[in-house]
Amino acid sequence: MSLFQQRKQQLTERYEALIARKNKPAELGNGIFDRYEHPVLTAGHAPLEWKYDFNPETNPYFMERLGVHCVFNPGAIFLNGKYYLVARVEGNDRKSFFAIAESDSGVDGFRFRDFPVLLPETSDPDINVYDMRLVQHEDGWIYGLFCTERKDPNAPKGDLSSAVAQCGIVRTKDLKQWERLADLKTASNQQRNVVLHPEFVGGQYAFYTRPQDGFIDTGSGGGIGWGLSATIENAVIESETIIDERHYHTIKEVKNGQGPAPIKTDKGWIHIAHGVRNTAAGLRYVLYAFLSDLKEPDMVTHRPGGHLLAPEGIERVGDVSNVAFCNGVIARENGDVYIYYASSDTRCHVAVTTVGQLLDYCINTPEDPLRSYACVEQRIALIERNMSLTV
Ligand code: M1P
Repeated sequence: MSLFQQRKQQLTERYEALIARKNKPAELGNGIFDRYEHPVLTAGHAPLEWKYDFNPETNPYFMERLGVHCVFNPGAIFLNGKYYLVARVEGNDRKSFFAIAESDSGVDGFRFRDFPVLLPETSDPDINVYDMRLVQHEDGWIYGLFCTERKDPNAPKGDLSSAVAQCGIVRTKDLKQWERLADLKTASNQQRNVVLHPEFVGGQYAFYTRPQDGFIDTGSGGGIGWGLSATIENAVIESETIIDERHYHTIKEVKNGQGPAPIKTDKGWIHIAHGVRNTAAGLRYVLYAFLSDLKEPDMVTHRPGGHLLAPEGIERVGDVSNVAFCNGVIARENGDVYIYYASSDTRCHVAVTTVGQLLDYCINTPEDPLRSYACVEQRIALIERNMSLTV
């Protein structure tokens, strides 16, 4: 057997074994959700055809030609009995693109379609696209809102890092044909983490935004914003209000952002978001949750303190370490909830819970009292209640 044949066969076997690998809940979770043992999507899930030249004449070593570095930050949707992830795939060339993987179980067996998504461009081509939030809107379309990045035309000469991030919008009915709409217009220099609310609010399209001054820094602003637009084809937000602010000495002191579109329940909208704080080891991203009013989704009613999910173990290590990020969730009609999150900008995981558990978490977890003394008082009150039960 030639080297080409040998490597192709071994790599194919390894790839098929990875796709076929069963996943199960990790032991004894925290009662809020169950993490699963294995990531659901990794760079290893990218089909070999995407990376290797399969012609022995032109590739005798069966060498990688177009490597895939990371697969992370997936949008998610349940459609026609299948779980779909629209993942952010990053090639070795650092460019991100979207690719769709589907599974019957939602926790394992995710397999990418034959081709990644060739996302239509506007007249101002995107340099990099990432982090799609999929929303089944009540207008009948499935929308994909994502970050489109282009070089900052005002960056000083020699600064080849600064970019302008804005919200790109596509829509589809079948996850196959994608129509590109105009980028969202707001007054902010930069927008990332923009999410479409699944229902009209006052007859308008409603957006969660994340205005910020610079490409990385939020500057004096930040927080999760909210704005309305009469149309989606040329969406414009004239006025943006902050509905979930950053706060000193919390898990969201540096920045925060809405995760996927919120989950509708009879007690309000459950939001999963990310919060960022600074440390000597760099930025640390965790997930947190909050609940907003059913009729007025921009009115936050419950703010459980602290993080919902923080990167643990191997999740803490990757291309951008110490990051948990979520822009995809699937809430099934039976109340099961699949939280798809990525770790360290490298791989995708799932944590499974229910609407009932998330509501209990949002409503009954105390708020962050913002001072060590008050936190100890809060904990002592819990201990005292528990001790009074056991005597
Ligand atoms: O690297 C961590 C995350 O950084 C950005 O998120 P934010 O805009 O909140 O800082 C995004 O680029 C995200 O994709 C990435 O996971």
